[in-house]
Amino acid sequence: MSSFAEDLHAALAGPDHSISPKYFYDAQGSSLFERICELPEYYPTRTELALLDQHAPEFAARMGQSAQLIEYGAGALVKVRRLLAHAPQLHSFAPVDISGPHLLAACESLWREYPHLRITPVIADFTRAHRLPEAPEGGRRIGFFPGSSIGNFDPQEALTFLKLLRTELDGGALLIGVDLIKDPALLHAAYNDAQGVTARFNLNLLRHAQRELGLEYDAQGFDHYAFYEPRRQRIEMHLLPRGPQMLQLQGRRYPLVPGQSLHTESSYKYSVETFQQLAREAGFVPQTVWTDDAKWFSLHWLAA
Ligand code: AVI
Repeated sequence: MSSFAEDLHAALAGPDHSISPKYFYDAQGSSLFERICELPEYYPTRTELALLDQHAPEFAARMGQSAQLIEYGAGALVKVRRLLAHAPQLHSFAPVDISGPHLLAACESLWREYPHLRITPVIADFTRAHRLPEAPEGGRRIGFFPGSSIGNFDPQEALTFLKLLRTELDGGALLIGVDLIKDPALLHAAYNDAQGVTARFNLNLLRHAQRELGLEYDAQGFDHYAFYEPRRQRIEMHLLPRGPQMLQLQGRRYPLVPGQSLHTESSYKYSVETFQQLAREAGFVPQTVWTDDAKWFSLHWLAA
């Protein structure tokens, strides 16, 4: 597995200066992301939570008896609580997340709230093969992947990841949140909030590298730049140099000229049909989709 240092060297030396958005999420990045989720402009979280609340009894009924629920990229376990409250028949819950301390802290309160549910945290990069607790005898695995995090994968990576989930959930199902294509002005506002939290979240990638890898750079020398690219149907987030910049990482120097940005994130938006097509290619059978009235966000039930 490549490290942050290797990936940052590759991004700074490579032709398109692109790095994985997973490096946003150190402790400070994770707490900035939690603030993003509460911003008035950032509609995905509250829209998805409303859909989960509205349909939770149906989701619980679809899971059936003795299911094992697996949440990919579980984080603070906020959304899954909406499902657990309606699913007393669950056999077990396995939240998967790369950040061990964060996940264990979130599990502490869940263990207290649900003393009879087997909760087994799995500390792992959920995009790669990992070991899950045994599926229950006669029960199915139900995957839960909310937040439209699938949008942060390029289409080819999304397909590879969905294929991995299809195999892991064989015979069960996946409940997945997917952000939808909409008026670019709404998308633009969601990634350029008035309080500048998304800007700090983006800039935190370099701060994270400074703290963890000793990256030397001018912290005032970069701007947050996010826009909707309609042909690729994705938001792109970049860090744009304000003038000529020099970054120094572990003895190597990387000059950047104005206009030569560091591409930190893509957030793909789908239509219901394009997402279902992707799911089919991965081997799932799309069964039901729920959206809000404005059709801003969707939740898909895919049979594995
Ligand atoms: C985690 N992910 C789905 C968020 C998104 O909307 O793509 C990350 C994010 N980036 C900026 N704001 C939120």
